[in-house]
Amino acid sequence: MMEKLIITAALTGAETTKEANPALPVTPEEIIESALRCVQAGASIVHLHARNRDGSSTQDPAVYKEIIDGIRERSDVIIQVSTGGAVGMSAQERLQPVDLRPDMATLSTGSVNFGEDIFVNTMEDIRTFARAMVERGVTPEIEAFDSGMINNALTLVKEGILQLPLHFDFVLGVPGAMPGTPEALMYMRSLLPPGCTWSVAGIGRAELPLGVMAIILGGHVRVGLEDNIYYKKGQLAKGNEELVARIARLAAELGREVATPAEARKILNIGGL
Ligand code: KMH
Ligand code: ZN
Repeated sequence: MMEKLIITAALTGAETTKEANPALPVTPEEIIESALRCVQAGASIVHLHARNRDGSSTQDPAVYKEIIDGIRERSDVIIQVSTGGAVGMSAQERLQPVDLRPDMATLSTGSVNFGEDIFVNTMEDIRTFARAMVERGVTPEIEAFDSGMINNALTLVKEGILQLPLHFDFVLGVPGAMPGTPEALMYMRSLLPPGCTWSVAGIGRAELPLGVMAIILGGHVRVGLEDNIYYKKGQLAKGNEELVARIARLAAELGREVATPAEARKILNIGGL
């Protein structure tokens, strides 16, 4: 039998604006409320980015702390902070929220074109990030925007910095990176060593079809306004929870149970060394 489905809600991101979708949660209060609504809808992980009051991206640990404390007071949902931050931030800046000892943190294991920008992750920075997570008991989620990033993660395993099994998130459909196609998903999945878990974050219109594929294939699903602002063509999502609820409904229709946060912690071995 397939393990239960872990739904991650990517609430805010670094690039989406309120102008693009007014439902985007930006302030700590908005992010906390959105996270709790997503948990009600079936999310067991919340992927967090922080913003300044003017809406710009920040990796300021004080802002992350406010968000994390607000969520933890009211939910046992798995807290995953971004160490990707926004394009152009320094590595030191990006790493700061890991000091707060969240349950998980993202670890992008390679550099990639990101639209007109470049998202830079040198091997030395990747090692530094990975060591910081391991030292603090923070479970990494490998963000693979392209297939070479899986190889880089496995290089860190060979070097003894990370240990198998790892959890991967395939981010598919960023302009300049791996496309958001079924073929790309199948290829990425084929590269994983046995025992590793994976989720898919389809960007834009790839979010829904790749999410459905993951439900069927035994993977996990990430949705949210960070990745996609639409519910369907021409119709903005009313909030992150609407996107989470749709995946939970489809999973039920397809006979795949949705994991609670406690069940997701067991599947991902969070907190157990
Ligand atoms: N904002 C992107 C440049 C992550 O959260 O770890 C990187 C990103 C990945 O969003
Ligand atoms: Zn992110």
